[in-house]
Amino acid sequence: MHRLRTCAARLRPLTASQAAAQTAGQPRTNMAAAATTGGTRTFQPIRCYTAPVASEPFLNGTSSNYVEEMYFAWMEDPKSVHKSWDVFFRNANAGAPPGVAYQSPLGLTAAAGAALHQGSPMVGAQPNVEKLVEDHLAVQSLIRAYQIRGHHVAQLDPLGIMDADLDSHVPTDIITSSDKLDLAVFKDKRGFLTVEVGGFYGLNESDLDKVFRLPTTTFIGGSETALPLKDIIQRLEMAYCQHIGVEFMFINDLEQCQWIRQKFETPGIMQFTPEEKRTLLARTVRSTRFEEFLQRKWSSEKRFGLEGCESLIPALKTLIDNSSAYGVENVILGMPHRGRLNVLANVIRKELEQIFCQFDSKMEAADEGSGDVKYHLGMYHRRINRVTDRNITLSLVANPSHLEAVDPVVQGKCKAEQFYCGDTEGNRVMSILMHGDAAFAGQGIVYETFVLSDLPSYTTQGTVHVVVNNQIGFTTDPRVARSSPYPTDVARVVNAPIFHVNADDAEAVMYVCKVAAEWRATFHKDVVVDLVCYRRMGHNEMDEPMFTQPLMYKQIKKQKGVLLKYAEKLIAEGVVTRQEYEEEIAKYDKICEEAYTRSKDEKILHIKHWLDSPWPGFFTLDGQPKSMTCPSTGLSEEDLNHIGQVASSVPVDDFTIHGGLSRILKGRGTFSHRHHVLHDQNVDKRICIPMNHMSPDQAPYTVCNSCLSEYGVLGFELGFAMASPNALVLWEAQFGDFHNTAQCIIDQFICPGQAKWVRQNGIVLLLPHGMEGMGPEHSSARPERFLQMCNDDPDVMPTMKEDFAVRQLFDCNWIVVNCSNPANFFHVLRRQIHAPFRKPLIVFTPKSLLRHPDARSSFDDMLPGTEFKRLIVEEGAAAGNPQGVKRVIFCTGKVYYELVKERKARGMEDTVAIARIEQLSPFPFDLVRSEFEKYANADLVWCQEEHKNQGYYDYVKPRIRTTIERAKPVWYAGRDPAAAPATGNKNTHLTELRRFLDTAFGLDAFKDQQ
Ligand SMILES: Cc1ncc(C[n+]2csc(CCOP(=O)(O)OP(=O)(O)O)c2C)c(N)n1
Ligand SMILES: [Mg+2]
Repeated sequence: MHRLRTCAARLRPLTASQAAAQTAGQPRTNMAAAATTGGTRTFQPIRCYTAPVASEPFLNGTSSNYVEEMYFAWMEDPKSVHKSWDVFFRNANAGAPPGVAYQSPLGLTAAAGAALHQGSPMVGAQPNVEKLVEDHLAVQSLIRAYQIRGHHVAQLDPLGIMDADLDSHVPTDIITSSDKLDLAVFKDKRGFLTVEVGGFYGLNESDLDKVFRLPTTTFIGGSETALPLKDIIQRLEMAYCQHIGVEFMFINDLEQCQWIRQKFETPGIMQFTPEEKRTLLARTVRSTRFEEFLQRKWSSEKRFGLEGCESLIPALKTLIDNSSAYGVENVILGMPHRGRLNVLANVIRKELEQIFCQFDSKMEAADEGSGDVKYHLGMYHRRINRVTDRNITLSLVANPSHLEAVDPVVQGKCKAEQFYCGDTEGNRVMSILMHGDAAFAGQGIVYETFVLSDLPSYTTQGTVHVVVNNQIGFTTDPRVARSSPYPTDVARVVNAPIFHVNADDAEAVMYVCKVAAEWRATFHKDVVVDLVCYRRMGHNEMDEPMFTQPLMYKQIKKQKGVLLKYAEKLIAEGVVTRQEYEEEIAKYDKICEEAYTRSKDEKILHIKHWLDSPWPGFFTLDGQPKSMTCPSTGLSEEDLNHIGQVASSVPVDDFTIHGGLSRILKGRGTFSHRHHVLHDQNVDKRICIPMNHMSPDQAPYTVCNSCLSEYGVLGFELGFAMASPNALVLWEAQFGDFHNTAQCIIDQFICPGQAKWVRQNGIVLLLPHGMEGMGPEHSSARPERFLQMCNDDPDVMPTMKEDFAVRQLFDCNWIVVNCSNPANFFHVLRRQIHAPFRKPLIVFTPKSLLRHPDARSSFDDMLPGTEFKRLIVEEGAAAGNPQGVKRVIFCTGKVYYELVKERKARGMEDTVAIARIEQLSPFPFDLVRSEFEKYANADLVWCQEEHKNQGYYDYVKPRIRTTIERAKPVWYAGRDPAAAPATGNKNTHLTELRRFLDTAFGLDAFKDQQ
C-alpha cells in the first residue's frame, strides 16, 4: 500500500508506447539503439519510492481502487471528477512532492481556483527558493547516482546481448538523455501504481534547460562551474555510460575518489595522438594475427586462444609502458591459460620459434622431469621498453591448471624482488595478475590474495588485475556461476577501483589501462581492469560451443573482430590508410612464417629456457649444482654463544618486555616462535627482533604474522623462496593439520614444481605434529600424504656411493624429516642453505617436545664437523651388547621418548634397541641397513603413535623390507587403522598409547602372526 501512496502523488498518463513497453517486461535497452531510434527508455516495473507515507492520509487501504478509478476518469475528462481530485492530479503531474499534491477543497482560494481553471500547476505558480534548492539537490543526487551506478548502464558487452552486471534494469535514480522526464504511471503485476524516472527527483522536461551550479565532487564542467541540466546528463552519460563502466564510489577516501572522477569526467580527457593510435593498431594486429596463424597451422591443437579478447595484448602493453614511465623496471605476471601463448609471444617477447616448436609432438625433452604443457610454462625476459627506452624485466610465473593458484605465488615473488632491490615503496617492481571471469568470481584464493594486498609483510604496493571477462567459464553461463553482479566484486573488499571496459573498443581499453597504471603508481593500491569480451571459439579449439551457448554463439558468428573495427575507425579518421594497415598485417604474418620455418630446426625442448626465475651464479652454466657435497653445518662455540646471548636479550634501550618473557629469556621457560619478536609493553606496535642484532653485516631476519590463510600465505612464501636461492624461507602452519587448506600449493607447486618447471625451491614447511590427546584436528600434519608423494622407489636398493646422502637429496622431489632433538633441527635448517641445490623441506615439528626435559642437545652436537643425522642409532646399553638384543624398534619423532620411558620402566634396556629415523625421505637405506645388521638376533618393529593407515608405516615398511632384502618381517606397533587422525577423548588416547607400547615391548606380541 505504501507504494500506492507514494506513487499516486506523481501520477501522469502513460504514453501508448510506454504502456506497451511496460507490459512487455522492461528490459534495459541499448542506449545507443534507443538514441538512434528515438525510443524512450523502459523501466523495471516494480519500484518502491520511499516518500513519507503519512503525507496523503486519505490514500490508504481499500481506497486504492477508488483512487485509480478517479485517476482514469480524470485522464479522460478532468471535469468529470471533483475539483479537489483535479487539483491533486494536476499538482502530482507537475511534480509536487508527496504531501503537497493534495489540497483541501475548502482551502481552495478564489485565486487558486482561477489558476487551476487556467491549467497552471501549483508548483509552477509559486516559484520559490525551496524549489530551487530542491532542484539543485536533485541534480547533485543525479550526478552522484551516475558516479555510483552509471556503470550499470554502460554498454560493456560487445555482443550487446548480456548485461555485464547480470541485471537488465536501469537504476531508478539515473536519468539519461533519451528519457522523457514527464512522469508516467502504470500498474504493476500486483495492481500497484508506480511511476517512471524523472519523478524520482521531481524534475521534468522544462528543467532540462535550467542551469545548475555543479558541486565540487564532479569534473564534468571542465572549466565551467554551472551547466544546463541537459548538458549535465549528457556529460555524465559520456563519462559513465559509454564503453567504460567505473566502479569506485565504495572507496572510502575522498582524494582517491576525486582522482578517479577527474580521470573519467573531465570533458575530452580520452584523447590519443595519431602515433598512439597507430601503435595500438599494430599491437592489435599482432595479437589477432598470432592467433590466426596458430589456428591455420595447428587447427586441431589446444591453445586456449584469445579470439574475442585480442585487446588483452595492447592492454598489457599499455600497462607496462606506462608503469615503465613511472619507474617500474621489473614486472611479475601471473595468468591462466587464455591467451597465454599470445602473451608470451607479444608481451614477454619469447622467440616465436620456441613457441611454435612446442606444437611438434616429436620434440625430445632435454631436461629431467616430467615437464608441462606449453600453456603452463613460465618465462623471464629482460629487454628495452621501446616506448620509454628504459630497461624492463618481465617474468611470467609458471603455473598449474588450478586456476588462480598462482596469484599468491606471483605476489610472493614480487615481494621478494622488491625486498632484494630495496624497493620498499614498490616503485621499481610490480605485479600484474590476469584472471578469467569464472575463476575470479569463484576461486577463494582470489580473496585470500586480496587480503594480503595491504598487510605490512605481504603488500606488493598495488597489483594491477586484468580480467578476461569473456562472459563464460568453460560451458557455464555467468548467471549460474556467480552470485555477485560482476565477476570482479571480490576486489571491492580492498577498496580497489574497478574499470569495466567493452573490450571491442580498443581506445577505451587503452585508456583504462593508462589510468590503472597511473593509479598504481600514485596510490600503490590494487586496481582491476575488467575486459568485457567474448570467446570466439569453444573453451578450447576442439570444443563446440553451440551445444551449450547457442544464442550467444549465433551472435558471435556475426561479430566483427576488434581489429577490423579499429582499423576501419582509423582509416575513416585518416590516421592510417588501408594500405598501411594491410602492410602491417603482411609484415607480422611474414615474421610468423619465418619463425615457423626456423622452428622446424628445433629438435630438442629445453624447459630451462622457460624459467621464470633464473638464479644467476648459483648453478654451473649448464644448470648443474656446482658440487655434490654439503659442508658441515656446525658452528663454532663462540658463534653459538653469541647467537644464544643476543637472541635471548633485549638489544635496544628503554624497551619493556613482559615479565614472563624475561623469565623465558633467562632460560627458565620454553622459548617458542612468538618470542622471536619482543613487544614493548608500554608502546603500541613497538617491536624488537633480537635476531636482527647479531652483527652489522648479517642477513636480515624477518618474522611475520600473517592473515588467517594457509593457501594464500603458503603460496606467497613459495613465491618469495622462488626469487632467490639465498633466503631461508619458512612457513609454519599453526598446527600441521591446517596445511591441507593449502593443499593445492603443496600438490601443484611444492611437490612437483621442479619436475614440471625445472625451477628448484628451498621452502621449508614447519608442521606441528604429535598425538597428545588434542583431538582430531590438532594432532596430525598427515605425514602419510607427504610421504606418499615422495619420488624415491620403495623397491629398489640404491647403489651406495661416497656421495650417496647428497645425491639422494639431489634426486628427490622433497625432503621429509621429523627431528627428535634441537641439534638435528638446527642442522637440517642450515643444510637447506649449505646444500649446492634447493629442495623443499617438510618438517613435522614437535609440540610437547619443546618442553620435554630429554629433548635437548648440547653445543657439542652443533660444533664444526657435526651435521644433520639422518638416523640416530641406539647408543645405550643395547648397543653395547648387540647380540643380546631381541628387538630393534625403528621409529621417528616424539614417540621415541615414550618408548625410552617405557623401556626403562620395563627394565628392557639390554634387550630392546631403539633407532630414530630422522630423515624419512629420501630414505636412509644405508643407515637402516647397518643398524639392522648390528642386531643379528633381534626381530624388527616399526613403532608409531599414529594410526596404521596414517603416519609413516606404509612408507617405511617396503623400504625397510628392501633394505634387509626381506630377511625378516617388519612388525607393526602403533594405533589401529582409523578414519580420523586422533580421538577427541583423553582416556581413549591414553588407552591407545598403552596398548601400542605393550605391543612394542611384548616380545611375544607377534608370535601368532609368524
Ligand atoms: C581450480 C580449477 N577448477 C576447475 C578447472 C577446470 N577449468 C579449466 S578452464 C575452466 C573455465 C574457466 O573459466 P574462466 O575463468 O572464465 O576462463 P576462460 O576459459 O573463460 O578464459 C575450468 C572450470 C581448473 N582449471 N581449475
Ligand atoms: Mg571466462
